[in-house]
Amino acid sequence: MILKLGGSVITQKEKPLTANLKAIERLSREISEAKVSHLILIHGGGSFGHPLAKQYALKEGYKEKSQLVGFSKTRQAMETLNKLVVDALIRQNVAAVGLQPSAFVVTSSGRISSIEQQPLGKLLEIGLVPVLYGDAVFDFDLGFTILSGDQLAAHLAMQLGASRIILGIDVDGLYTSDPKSDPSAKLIRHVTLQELRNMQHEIEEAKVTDVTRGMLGKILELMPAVEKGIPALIVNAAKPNSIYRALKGEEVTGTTIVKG
Ligand code: IP8
Repeated sequence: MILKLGGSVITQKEKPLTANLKAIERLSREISEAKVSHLILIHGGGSFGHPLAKQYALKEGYKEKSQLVGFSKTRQAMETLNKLVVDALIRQNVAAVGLQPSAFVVTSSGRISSIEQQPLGKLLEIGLVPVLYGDAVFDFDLGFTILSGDQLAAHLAMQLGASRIILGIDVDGLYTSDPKSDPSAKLIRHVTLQELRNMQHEIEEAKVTDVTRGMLGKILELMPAVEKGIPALIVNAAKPNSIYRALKGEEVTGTTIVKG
């Protein structure tokens, strides 16, 4: 199973380089209590990765020398956030091991094109819990770019034949419009790929500071994995017990995306 925790849940989005330690601790407890075997955890960048990636235009690739220190800062910020997550998991007795995606994934024009899978596979095989993240990575065409945790989640799900992808974000799931600004927005509980394609233009983009395109980006990234028959569940990780229930396969408020 693959669990992606959104940066908007584990960091304080409006405060650069500030983690939401309470949420990280609670989620670690939920993950520990769910006792899932063969779990890959991936977390987003939130206020650690996104402001820096945007400031140094990392997603667009290497254009000038002044970006290089921005690449370093972004990588380091993600290491810091990853350490906070892994430390919290270990406190809850989860055998978590942080893995740096830029050390084993290379992209071509922003899409994953080469991945060294053996350390990850070995880790899973012996029962450890790898903790990956959206990262500043090397790119064959662009020099470097930003790889979202969502793309990584979908790619690994397909490559490793995951049973399910769970996306924990800071709203209850996919809405007919942005619930933060539109009170008439309705939660979509269940959607097929075809229905999703029909409504694609209606899905509003979430936060503009997300260099990897917010909600629309998330859904588009998941589509290839769902196409391969791997269902995706979007739940509100900011609500206590949602992640626990989702991991256990129990009834939970959210959006399930299935092939058809
Ligand atoms: O939050 C992007 O990952 P995401 C990570 O999953 C960085 O989109 C470094 C901005």
